[in-house]
Amino acid sequence: MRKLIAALAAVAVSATVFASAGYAADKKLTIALIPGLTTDAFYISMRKGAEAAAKAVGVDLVFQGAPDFNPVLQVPVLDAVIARHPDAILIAPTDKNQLIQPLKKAADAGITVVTVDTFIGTGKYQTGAGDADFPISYIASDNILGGEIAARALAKSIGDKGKVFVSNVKPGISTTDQREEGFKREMKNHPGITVLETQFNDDDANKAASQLQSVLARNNDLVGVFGANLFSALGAANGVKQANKIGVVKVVAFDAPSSIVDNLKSGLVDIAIAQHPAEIGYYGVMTAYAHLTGNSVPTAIGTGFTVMDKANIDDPNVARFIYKQ
Ligand code: T6T
Repeated sequence: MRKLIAALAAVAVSATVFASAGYAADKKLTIALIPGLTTDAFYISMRKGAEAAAKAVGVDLVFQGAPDFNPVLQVPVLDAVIARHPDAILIAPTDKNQLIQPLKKAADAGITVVTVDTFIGTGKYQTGAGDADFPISYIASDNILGGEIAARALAKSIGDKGKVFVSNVKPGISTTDQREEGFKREMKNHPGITVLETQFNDDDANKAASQLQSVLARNNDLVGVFGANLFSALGAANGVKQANKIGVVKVVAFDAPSSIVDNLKSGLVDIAIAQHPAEIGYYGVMTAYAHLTGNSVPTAIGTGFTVMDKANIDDPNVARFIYKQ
């Protein structure tokens, strides 16, 4: 009898949880993924991971985004997605502050919000503090650590001395801000290295290439650059090539598009720090699904890195983290 009461109580508890999460077992859930931009191999890989998870748990996945990494373009996409009222939105917010109010509209409409790759506010969710803690979870790389790894790699390849700079996107993006923070923090441990002023390229590789050449024109003793995301790194590397400085100006790249293989092999790029975007997409969908079906979820999930260089890039266990097109 006692066992029966316990079993009934368990049923009652789970029924309450499902009711509070608004879950109806017969309804097919829809999860929308809004990337930072649609044509970036990083988000294309993230989409593949999200699709794998959606297939595994039987939810519909919608992928909708803007052609550029820009809050002015992302907010209308978000509004259109909110109007379709999916059960959850996974989003890589393109600005820490400018996406808070637009996303609040989704949460107020009863849509579960998870941020992937980037965060809003401080990135600390479900704390009851501030106006941006409403997303249920943040799934991403540890970007401060990534910046530190980049700094250590660059310091090593330049023999711990000389002038370097960070090629970055623009201030206000959580990921790239944190990479720069981690990079500069670690460089404090390398007194022989001077970190010049950061150059912001608006996610435009051509701009990053010409900025590299301008920095070089002002500092002919430049020895290194950290490209803080895919387009910054690609552009900085191209700038080094155009200036005929391969091997003289060392390049540490964040992200790993398919072109990274040739760049590592030719010595144009010394180190590439690959994120695991497919993991981010996979756990993003799984987290939303768990929440929507009445389970508790962690408020943050950290995904890994793979550090690539000339010596390991042919290893299949490394090469599998090259981003998909
Ligand atoms: O580095 C990634 C992503 O983590 C960042 O938030 C924005 O840029 C990328 O998408 C690469 O282009």
